[in-house]
Amino acid sequence: MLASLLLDKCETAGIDFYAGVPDSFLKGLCDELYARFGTDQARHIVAANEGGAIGLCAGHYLATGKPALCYMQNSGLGNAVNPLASLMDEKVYALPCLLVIGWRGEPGTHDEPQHVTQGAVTLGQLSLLNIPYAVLGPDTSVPDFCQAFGELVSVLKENRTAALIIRKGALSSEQHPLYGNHETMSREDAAALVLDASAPKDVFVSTTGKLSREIFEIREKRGEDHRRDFLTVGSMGHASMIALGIAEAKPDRRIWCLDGDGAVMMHLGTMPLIGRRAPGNFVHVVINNGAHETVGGMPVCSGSLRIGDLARSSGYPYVLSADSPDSLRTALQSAKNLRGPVLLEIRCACGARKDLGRPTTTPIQNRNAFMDFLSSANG
Ligand SMILES: Cc1ncc(C[n+]2csc(CCOP(=O)(O)OP(=O)(O)O)c2C)c(N)n1
Repeated sequence: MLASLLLDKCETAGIDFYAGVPDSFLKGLCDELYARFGTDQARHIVAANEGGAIGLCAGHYLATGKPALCYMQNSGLGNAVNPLASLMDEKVYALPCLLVIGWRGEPGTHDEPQHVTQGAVTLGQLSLLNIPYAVLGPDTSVPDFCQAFGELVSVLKENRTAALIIRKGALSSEQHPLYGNHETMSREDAAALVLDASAPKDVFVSTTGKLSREIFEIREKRGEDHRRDFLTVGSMGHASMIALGIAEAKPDRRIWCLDGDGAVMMHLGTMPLIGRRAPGNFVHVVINNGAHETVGGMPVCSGSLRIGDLARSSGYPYVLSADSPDSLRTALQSAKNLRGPVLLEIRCACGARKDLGRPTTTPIQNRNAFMDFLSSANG
């Protein structure tokens, strides 16, 4: 079904404010929203995380009396549960909101390991939260959708939250906006240079999304094993805390966290904590492409913000930046010789190889090899 129909129905029902975090199953909706309203405008805001998106929708309702639409991947339900249960719920402020949730890991479909459990519990989570829902699939007819949408709107009128669950391929768009920036270096080339700069004992913790997939494939192409890389396939925004936990416990190793700007924004409190703990063995590399590139390219909430400025005020003693292979080689040469924490911001283009694959090892194999490497004396 076309996302434009969903938005047209929303507008007719008086829903005219949209906030969320993008998802690949919701690419049609995101493209349509971007084409109609841009981002960070009065009508549409890309939030830092899904809980924040719920907050925006709550504020909109308080100010206008109109429910808003909040979109997210089901992975983001975890971030949203607290405001859903303690803010929107009818036993608290009873604030209505229409959730539109991409259903990764739907039981009976094939999906990546990080989506399997979340996919299995998604409908149950909504039931436990007392949130009525309807499911939109690729075969749902327009009349069936209109009927289900009408029922969800009646729920909103009772000052309750309702959800529309989006199966794979259910929403498409005729809009294909071009997301991008003016940078030229690819994320994959940048990642390869970072791996090159490391010492044999160093380890890497990489963030959710295509960056980890690229690191896996760079190692494969080079005939290297994967034991130095912890690929954080899920848990968006938490790679730097995983890396900090390792850095605290293994002060004799250099830990490189390879992060994304969307992931950093999702849990920004991590940066002052890293600055305060000040692990000397920590290099925080943030790929700043200004976008949620992995899930379609919608801009991140921070716009053109320089992550280096945040790092400086968070207490990182060293802040480096690069936007080309040459400037990156120079920055990496410095990063290797500094006592951290070091923040290295790499400004990259949007986009990825069309034939980018996914890790062929399981997360448990990744964990075991990584732990063996970390516990070996000279590994
Ligand atoms: C909590 C949560 N919300 C949303 C997603 C969906 N998601 C996966 S990757 C990604 C974008 C990551 O953006 P960024 O960190 O900037 O990396 P990029 O893809 O641009 O390299 C999103 C939103 C998720 N996995 N988890």
